[in-house]
Amino acid sequence: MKVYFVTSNEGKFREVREIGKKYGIEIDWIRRKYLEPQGSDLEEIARISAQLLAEEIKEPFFLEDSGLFIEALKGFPGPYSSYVFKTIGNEGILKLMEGVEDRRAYFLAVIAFWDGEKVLTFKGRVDGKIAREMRGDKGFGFDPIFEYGDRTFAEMGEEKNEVSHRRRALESFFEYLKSLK
Ligand code: ITT
Ligand code: NA
Repeated sequence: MKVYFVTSNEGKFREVREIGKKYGIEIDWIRRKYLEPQGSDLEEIARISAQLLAEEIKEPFFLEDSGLFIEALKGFPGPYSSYVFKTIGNEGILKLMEGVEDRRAYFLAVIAFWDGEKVLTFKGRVDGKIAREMRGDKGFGFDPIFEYGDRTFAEMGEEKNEVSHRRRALESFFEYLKSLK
């Protein structure tokens, strides 16, 4: 089975392709940006983005919107993760977290799948902590500051794909795709 994945983020595409292999699903990359409405939660953003894109893409496709939610910052950057990463980045987040004892954070991923008629959504979450400093050189985005157990996602490499928010969302999505056959 083959399915189109729309993203401008190469790190996300690589992970999705690797996880797809485990489920026998081939992922084709549509590399482009798309319009994301602001001021809603991730699920709403993903759903509306997919509905808008469906006017242009004629085949079934999915996109995935993810975010880092930091408890001590009341869920910031959450739906603003992309902008925050591009502006203040990991250094900026570490600075905001200086002297903060509660390091709890989670990643959320929402997949929106356009099946040709309607949008279906699938979610995944992983809980961890914000590190005290950046560690590791694998992965992308916030991986160097997100600790899962003793290691950051950027130190885990391939092992990240066993436990990540993206893996968990894809798991339910791919199970759904397989159930259609
Ligand atoms: P697309 O919308 O084109 O897919 P994006 O980079 O904007 O690409 P997101 O909105 O889903 O993707 O991601 C929000 C931010 O969170 C972005 O800066 C990512 O680099 C970061 N991010 C997403 N998933 C991550 C992960 O697994 N590990 C670390 N950072 C991640
Ligand atoms: Na995005």
